[in-house]
Amino acid sequence: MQENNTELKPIILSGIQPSGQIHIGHLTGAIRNWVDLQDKYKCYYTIVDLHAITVRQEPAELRRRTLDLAAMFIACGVDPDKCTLFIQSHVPEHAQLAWVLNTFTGMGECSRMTQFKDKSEQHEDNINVGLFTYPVLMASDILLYQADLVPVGEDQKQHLELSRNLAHRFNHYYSDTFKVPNPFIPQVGARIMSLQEPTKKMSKSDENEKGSIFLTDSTEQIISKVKRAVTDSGSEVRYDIVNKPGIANLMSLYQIATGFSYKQIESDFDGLGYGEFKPKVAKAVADYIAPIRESYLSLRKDETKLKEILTKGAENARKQAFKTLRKVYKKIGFVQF
Ligand code: ATP
Ligand code: LTN
Repeated sequence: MQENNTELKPIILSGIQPSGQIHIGHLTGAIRNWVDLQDKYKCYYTIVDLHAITVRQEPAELRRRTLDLAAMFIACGVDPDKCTLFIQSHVPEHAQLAWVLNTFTGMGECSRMTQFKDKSEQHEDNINVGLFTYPVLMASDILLYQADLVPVGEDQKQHLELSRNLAHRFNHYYSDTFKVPNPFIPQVGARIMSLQEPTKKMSKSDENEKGSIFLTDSTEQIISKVKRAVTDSGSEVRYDIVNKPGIANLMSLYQIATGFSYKQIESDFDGLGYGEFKPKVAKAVADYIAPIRESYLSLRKDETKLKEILTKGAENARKQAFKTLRKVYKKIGFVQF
């Protein structure tokens, strides 16, 4: 991390949970943006394991997935020399600030969060207090680093609004302490949908693995999944999300893999049917994923190197996190020696 070059750049913070496998939707909807941002901004990217335990996790699997995700980020182009890549639980200040922010958050604010309502329905047997205060921990992630911008998907906008409110509230009650963050909704292409149910987004919690293209899938698996993808009636390759969601989704995948526009794809396959289109998509996507998978496999093997990167990342993150927390504790009136 070259401090001097990054000092004046606006600050970005983002995080992803180490739960479930990473699929091509994450690559286009989140990771690719992270990569694009790392030259222009001072970026903190974190694997949010503290958030992940709001849903029961198998310990060995959580440990493995956390390192898998770190290796996958790097394989996708997140460069630890340009940004700070770290594991959330390695920086204890996240939990410490979250406690303080809990005392500034209303019960009503947390109970209005749509993600809390959705997850409570999905995990009726474990509606824990951590799930309830999940957005407060997220606010802590963001405010600790004095982030200017937070790249998030639409589903996280409500959480970001809470972070902004908490920053304002604390600043108003004491004095200027936190930067008020703004959402950064990157210009994304289409959301990637399930190959099996193209009206549902591709999701790591989907039980049907045939619906998702994981970044660790082999060439054969990718080709087989794309060839078996559900398509619509008719045979014309045309971008029409409403009437042809299956083909529109395959066109999005083809666009990601080749860079061709929808217009160009339509004209290239004019007069040809789905039968000609699907194998082309399958091959293009498999070729696109192959170097990422290969790079991932070699990075993942070298745990010593991974640990070195993540340790350095956490050390770097702690410098900033400690500064903010110390300021917060002082304003609150905690005794400091
Ligand atoms: P879950 O279904 O378990 O909630 P998920 O697969 O939707 O998980 P998240 O962890 O919510 O994944 O997503 C992390 C990031 O990846 C978010 O910024 C989100 O916008 C992006 N993302 C997830 N799925 C897709 C998708 N199908 N298409 C595009 N972007 C996606
Ligand atoms: N809640 C987010 C993950 C997340 C995050 C963050 C994103 C945790 N902390 C801070 C941006 C900034 C999610 O479920 N996608």
